[in-house]
Amino acid sequence: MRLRHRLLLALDVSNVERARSVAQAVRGQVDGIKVNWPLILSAGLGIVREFADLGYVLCDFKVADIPNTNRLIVEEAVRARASGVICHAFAGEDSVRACVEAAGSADVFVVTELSHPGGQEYTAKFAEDFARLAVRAGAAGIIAPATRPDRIRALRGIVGARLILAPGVGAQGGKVSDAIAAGADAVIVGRTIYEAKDPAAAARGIVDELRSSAPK
Ligand code: 3DU
Repeated sequence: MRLRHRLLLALDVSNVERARSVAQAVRGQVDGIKVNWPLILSAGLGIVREFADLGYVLCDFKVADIPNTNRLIVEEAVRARASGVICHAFAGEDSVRACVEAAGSADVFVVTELSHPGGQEYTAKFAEDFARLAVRAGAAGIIAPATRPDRIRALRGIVGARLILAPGVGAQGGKVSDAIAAGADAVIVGRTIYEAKDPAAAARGIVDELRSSAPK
């Protein structure tokens, strides 16, 4: 993954036309587009193939099944030209390894702890274990919460040079500068961009903030 801006768009827009127009509007400001179930369920997997023409597409499928099913899911994503896939760690190391193997040259990112308050109830308790698992399994990196920068800092100590992508800035309350200062390589932003009247201007604003944020 080439991080020029350190920003990925979370395109959780169910209306396909709107999704296309936001993607086109911000393509010069982001390093990739993250697609999740709301868009896939309304548009179909073909939208991944379509956005792959614009650049890096990260399939946030939060894959969390037995190894064989994980493999089949990741194979479909890669066949649709996804550049990366997100999986959960709680299904166990064999399940994560199945994703990494099926991904081939595509990236796998492992969720450590979820960014919302409920993420602290269970996922946070195992986040360090999940980060170690991600490293052992050969994942490209982890997904860590911009809402809790101290946790990004702790997880950076475990994953070393692997990538940390941080969702949770803006609508969820996290700050770009805090996430970057804590060691995130890039932030993932959805609503702050796609709900803005002018998504391109919103993305530009975040890129400016990223430029003036001190890296780790
Ligand atoms: O809160 P936003 O609208 O900026 O969107 C954040 C995106 O990142 C959204 O797609 C969500 O499913 C994803 N995500 C998290 O928010 C938190 C996580 O821990 C993992 C993924």
